[in-house]
Amino acid sequence: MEISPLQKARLQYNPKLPPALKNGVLSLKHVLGGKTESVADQEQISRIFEHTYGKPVVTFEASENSKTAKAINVGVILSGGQAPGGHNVIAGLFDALKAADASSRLYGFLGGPSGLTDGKYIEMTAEFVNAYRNTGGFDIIGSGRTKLETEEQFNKAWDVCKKLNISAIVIIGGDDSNTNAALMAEWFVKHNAGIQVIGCPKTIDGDLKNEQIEISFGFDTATKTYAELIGNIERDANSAKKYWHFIKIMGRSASHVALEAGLQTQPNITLISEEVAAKKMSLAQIVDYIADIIVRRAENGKNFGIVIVPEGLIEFIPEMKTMISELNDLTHELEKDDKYTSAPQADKFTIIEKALSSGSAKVFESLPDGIKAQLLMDRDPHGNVQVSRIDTEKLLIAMLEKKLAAMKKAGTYKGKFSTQSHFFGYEGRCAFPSNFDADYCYSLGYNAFALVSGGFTGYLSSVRNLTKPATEWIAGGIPLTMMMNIEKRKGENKPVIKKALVELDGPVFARLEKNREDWAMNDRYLFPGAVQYFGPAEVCDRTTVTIQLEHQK
Ligand code: FBP
Repeated sequence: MEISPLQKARLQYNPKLPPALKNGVLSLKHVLGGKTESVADQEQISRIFEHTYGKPVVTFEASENSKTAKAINVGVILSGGQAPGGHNVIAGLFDALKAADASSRLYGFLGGPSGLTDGKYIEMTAEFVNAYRNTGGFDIIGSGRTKLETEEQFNKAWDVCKKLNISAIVIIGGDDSNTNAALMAEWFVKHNAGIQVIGCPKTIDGDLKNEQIEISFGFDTATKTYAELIGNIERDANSAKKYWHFIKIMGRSASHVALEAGLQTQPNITLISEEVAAKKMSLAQIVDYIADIIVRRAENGKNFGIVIVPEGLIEFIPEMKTMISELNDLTHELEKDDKYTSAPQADKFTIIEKALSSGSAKVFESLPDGIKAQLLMDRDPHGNVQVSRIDTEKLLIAMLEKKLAAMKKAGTYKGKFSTQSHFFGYEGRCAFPSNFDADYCYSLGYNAFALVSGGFTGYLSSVRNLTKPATEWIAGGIPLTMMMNIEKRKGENKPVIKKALVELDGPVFARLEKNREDWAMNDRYLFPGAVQYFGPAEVCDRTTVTIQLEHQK
């Protein structure tokens, strides 16, 4: 197969490992912390995870003593949205497993969690894995979003594992996929199946984090990719001086990606969903906030600018959140009714408006038909609204056009409002992993096998101290139940991993807050350029602003 010169060069890159893992996984000391608790709803979570709740955090240290190797078969799943570096997690896992015992086998389940339950797999060979080292994408085995939670699914998974003599499964995924991992780990222990389950923290969204998981993989590369594109648009806007660019940035719920991309590029406006929720801003108030900056810039002769819109914004506007939550419950029921499913779209809107509470019906009614239709689209298998399919940036433009036209009539705005809309999401999820993600992912995969080899189950692979060079990285594991709470999904209370949202009293948001008036009015655009893989360390190995500010001592 023909490959690009960059891919060829990247195949030669040797990712770095934390020092504890440098001699393989057989000579490791396990340093265990105390009993842990879930982040919330401890009583319910401890009941649901009767056999796996409360385990200690583990840190690995290099040891003089080494264990005897034992051949073991492991299965691996890529789950949920793509994130740069997934292939390196698999490469790290493969190398650790083969280094411990060359007769061990790694099976890759195809197309996400359903590959496990349907018994669709391939056995990984060195030649096969080598072709994917340091490349982006999840195409090595594919990904999917199937939720694993039923007895039937777990029984099927057990049968497949028995057939392949698999005694550990590694799930590479985000919050929903690692919720799957926790449920499956518990089920296997409960049934004495002798199958361990280990998770790896993946998601460009950056919302799977805590003290032990400093960042999920993919965030570094994806944010740098979006920042490159935003920087390019800033230069274009500053050259032509004729458009307001509204750029929606991926990140299903939390605004970490938008915030990081904003800090890397310093656009005129960066909206942060968590702030909108905290200030209980309505859609109209958000429009007023943007309009004020547009008007003031126009007074200075500037009819151009850049607005960053986090993908998940719509769900954080209190009035929208209430309406979407009602819609979730409602559509879940209505979709079972043929009369609703076969109705023309306009009739569906009327049925919905009648069934919603009066406040939510008013909000729904006020939206353009296109947005209404997008809000009614299928939820993902975990019950989430697919915010990547809602044109929030276009909704804001339409509302601003209306408002500014009215202001023009009233003589309070004299500018020109020409717009361009963009959505940067899929562009960043399969980029070649940055050096940071290439190293971090390889380490996470290698470390996942250290957890398997150490006999752990229901743990998330953890590599921390990431703002330091890899020679100072710390490897270990964190019990998945520690990150869980109860949330409503598809109308029912379910245990799920709690998303880490942007902290409005934290240092990352503080940097935006401190500078935003200056960035709004004076053009302080930064042009980060493309991710660099070869060259000086200050260009190639820099970490994100988020992780630097969050971990500065
Ligand atoms: P994960 O949480 O599974 O990593 O996915 C994140 C994400 O990229 C979101 O940012 C985005 O909203 C969503 O996936 C898009 O989903 P899909 O790939 O199914 O369109």
